Amino acid sequence: MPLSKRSTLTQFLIEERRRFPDARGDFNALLLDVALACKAIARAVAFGELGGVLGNQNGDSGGSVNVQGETQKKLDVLSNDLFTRLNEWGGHLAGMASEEMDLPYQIPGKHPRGKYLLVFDPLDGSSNIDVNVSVGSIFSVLRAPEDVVKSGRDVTEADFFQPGTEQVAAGYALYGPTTMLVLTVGNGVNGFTLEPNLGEFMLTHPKMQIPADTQEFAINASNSRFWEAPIKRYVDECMAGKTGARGKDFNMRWIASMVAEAHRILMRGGVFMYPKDTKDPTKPGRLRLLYEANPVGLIMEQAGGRASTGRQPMLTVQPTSLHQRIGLIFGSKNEVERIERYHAEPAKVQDDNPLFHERGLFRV
Ligand code: AFP
Repeated sequence: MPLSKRSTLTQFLIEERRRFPDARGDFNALLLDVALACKAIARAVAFGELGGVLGNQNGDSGGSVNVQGETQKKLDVLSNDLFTRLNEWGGHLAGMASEEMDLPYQIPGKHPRGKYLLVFDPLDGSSNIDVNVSVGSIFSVLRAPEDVVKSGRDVTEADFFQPGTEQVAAGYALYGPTTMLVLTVGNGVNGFTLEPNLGEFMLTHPKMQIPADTQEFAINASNSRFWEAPIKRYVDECMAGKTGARGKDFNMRWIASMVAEAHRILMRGGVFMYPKDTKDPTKPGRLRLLYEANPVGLIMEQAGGRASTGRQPMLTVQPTSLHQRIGLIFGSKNEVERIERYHAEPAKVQDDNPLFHERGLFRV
């Protein structure tokens, strides 16, 4: 299809906005500022070592550490700066929160404040940067509480404690062979590809839908000894393939870059699991609720898929802290629902109890 026949992101947003005749355009302007930050990050990622942006923030001396206790890459810090600087001035935001910042980011006094909150992981998959594997940015837009908008006060952490169902927009940018922006504004999911000569995101994947079934799962299998029984059961059945309960073979993927996994799943189906496990009892999961699980979860649900903790729909979880972690399962609806069923069933009695073997008194 020739470029002239495709919509730009700007055109798409204006056409979407016509659903809300009273809209003033703040929302669209905010999303275009977010898109500009993603374009700037895409450029930095593309230049890699040539741009001097690879490696740890403080060189090889172990680098600076972020609030997550993780070594910060130069690109983590640069990406965070791009998100804050390109979004703070427009007058659409009451405040921001980021994986890379311990506290909420206050809009500087020289700029007007607006009615939205922007929450983001500026660069997800950082451990892949230096080995040239796809990474991404993840973002979520919430409405600021009324008293924040009315008073113009600084935001507090509690202002961000809104369940995923409250998101008014969410999406990710994937810095891969092509740079793509995948976005929902609550009316389905649409994918845009960056035209590098124009610097425009062009609508290339309208109304994306996830296949309800799949034969592909993604999990970091090196953690298997820490998994809870329902996850172990699900993965064992996938591994047993056509010789087991599922009666079909499965394939496994693990890129260690959730945005790349999410995009593959959005395009061809699949299920992603980074479940709550016993590896670190202080961490109820690796991924963060507000700026990873919720935005990706909204994208999945809007595309006909499902996102869950295993025990409840992801988007219904009530946040209690800015950087809280959570077990995350998302993807093809029928697979995620199967995993939820396994979590809901009473713990299967251990097979080593003879009373419950097939010829025992009780059939399991
Ligand atoms: P980094 O941003 O620290 O690389 O973490 C990426 C991530 O949050 C998510 O994108 C991956 O799916 C997951 O962590 C990979 O975790 P493992 O390294 O434990 O496999």
